[in-house]
Amino acid sequence: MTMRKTLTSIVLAGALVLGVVGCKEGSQNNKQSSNPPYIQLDGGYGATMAAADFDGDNIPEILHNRGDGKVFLYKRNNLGQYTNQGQILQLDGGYGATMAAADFNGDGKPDILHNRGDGKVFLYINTGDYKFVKSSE
Ligand SMILES: [Ca+2]
Ligand SMILES: [Ca+2]
Repeated sequence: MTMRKTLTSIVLAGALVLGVVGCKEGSQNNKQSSNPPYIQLDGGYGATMAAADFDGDNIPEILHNRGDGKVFLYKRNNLGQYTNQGQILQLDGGYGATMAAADFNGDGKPDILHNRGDGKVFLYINTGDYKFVKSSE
């Protein structure tokens, strides 16, 4: 009888500890989710993004493909906030499409690499002023 009471007490104490730990983790998760995002973009199925300094002012811009192939440019203002500057490119949309930015032709301006989701990757050369031309190579 005493042994049974002791076991019951141990089990209850363990459940209480687990409950407290669970609540603590839950409140930490809530705290994390209440942190504001670095930038708020339009959500979209298959959305992807890339960041690079497209205009040469040493501050990276953010390109956001909403998932429908429409690529929007977000530029940081002097308050440190990114604002939508409008659509700068239309890509072929597709499930699993991704986008990356790097200087592929060595001219100092970041270009855009776009995997349209079917494994076919296309290069868009930066010609300046946020304009990009699809490379035939
Ligand atoms: Ca820039
Ligand atoms: Ca380039």
